[in-house]
Amino acid sequence: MDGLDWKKFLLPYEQTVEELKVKFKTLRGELKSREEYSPIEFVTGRVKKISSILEKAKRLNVPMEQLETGIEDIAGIRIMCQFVEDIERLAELIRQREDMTLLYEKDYIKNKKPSGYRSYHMIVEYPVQTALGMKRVLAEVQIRTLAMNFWATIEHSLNYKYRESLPEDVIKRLSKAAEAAYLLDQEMSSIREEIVESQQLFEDKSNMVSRVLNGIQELYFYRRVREAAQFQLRFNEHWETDDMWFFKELLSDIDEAIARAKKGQQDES
Ligand code: 0O2
Ligand code: 0O2
Repeated sequence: MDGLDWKKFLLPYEQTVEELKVKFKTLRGELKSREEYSPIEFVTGRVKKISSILEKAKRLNVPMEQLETGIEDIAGIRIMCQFVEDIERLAELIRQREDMTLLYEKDYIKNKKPSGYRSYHMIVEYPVQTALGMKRVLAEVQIRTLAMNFWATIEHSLNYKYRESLPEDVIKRLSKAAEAAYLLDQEMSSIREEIVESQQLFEDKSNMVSRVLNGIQELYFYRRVREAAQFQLRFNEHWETDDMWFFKELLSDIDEAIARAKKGQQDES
C-alpha cells in the first residue's frame, strides 16, 4: 500500500463510474421515450472503498502492482430492472455497445451463490479519456431485479455488520428470504405476462371493432341499407363480448357483402 497515491489511482475509476452512470441513465430515458418501456428501473454506481480493495486484494492474493487487472470491481455500476426478463434484454444491449468491451459474464441467476445471492454480472473494459490520455479501466456491471436488490442490500449490510460471523440460523433465514424474493420475481413475471396478453386482446378487439364499423359504413355508401342495418344489429348484440371468433365471422360476412355490393355496382354501370 506504501507508495501508492490512492487519490490519483482512483481518479480514472471515479470518472468511469460517473460516465457509465450517465450513459445508462440516458439509455433508460431514450428507451422510455422510444417505446414507453425500459428494462432499466434505476442506476447506481460506486467506487470501491480503499479498505474493501485492500481486503479483496489480500483475499485473492493480488499484489499491489496488479490491482488494476486483479480486482475487477473497483468501478461498479448497478442496474435495477423490474422483471427478470428485462435482465437478458439489457445484457444484450450492453453486449452490442461499442463504447465498452465485454470481457466476461457471471450468471448468478441461473447459478445462485450459496448465500442465496442472485444477480447478473458483466465485466467490461471501458476506455476513459483522462488528462494523461486514454486509459482502459475494468468495471463490473451488476444487473438485478428490484427483489434481488432488496435481498442483496439487506444481506450485505448484515454481513458487513456481523463480519462473516452471522449465526447459523440467520444464514438459514436469509437463504429462505432469498427463496421468497425468487418467488416474488416469478409471480411478478406471470402477472406481467397476463397483463401483456390482455392488452394484446384489447388491441385486437379495438382493431376489429373499427374494421367492423368501417365496413358497415362502406355498405351504407353502396346503399346496402338493409344489410348494413342487420350487421349493425349483430354488432350491437355482441360487441361487449371478448369473443374474437364472433368478430372474425362478422368481419368476413361484412367483407363478402362489400364484395357483392361492389360487383353489383360494376354490373349496373
Ligand atoms: P432521481 O430521479 O432523483 O431519483 P450522483 O449524486 O449524481 O453522484 P446519483 O446517481 O444521484 O449520483 O446517486 P446514486 O447513489 O448513484 O444512485 C441513486 C439513484 O438511484 C437515485 O436516482 C435514487 O433515487 C435511485 N434509487 C435508489 N434506490 C432506489 C429505489 O429503491 N427505487 C428507485 N426507483 N430509485 C432508487 P437519481 O439518479 O438521483 O434520480
Ligand atoms: P462492495 O464494494 O461491498 O460492493 P467475491 O464474491 O468478491 O469473492 P468475485 O468473483 O470477484 O468474488 O466477485 P463477484 O462475486 O462476482 O462479485 C462481487 C460483488 O457481487 C460483491 O461486491 C457484491 O456486490 C456482490 N455479491 C457477491 N456475492 C454476494 C452475496 O452473497 N451477497 C451480497 N449481498 N452481494 C454479493 P463486494 O465484494 O461485496 O463489494
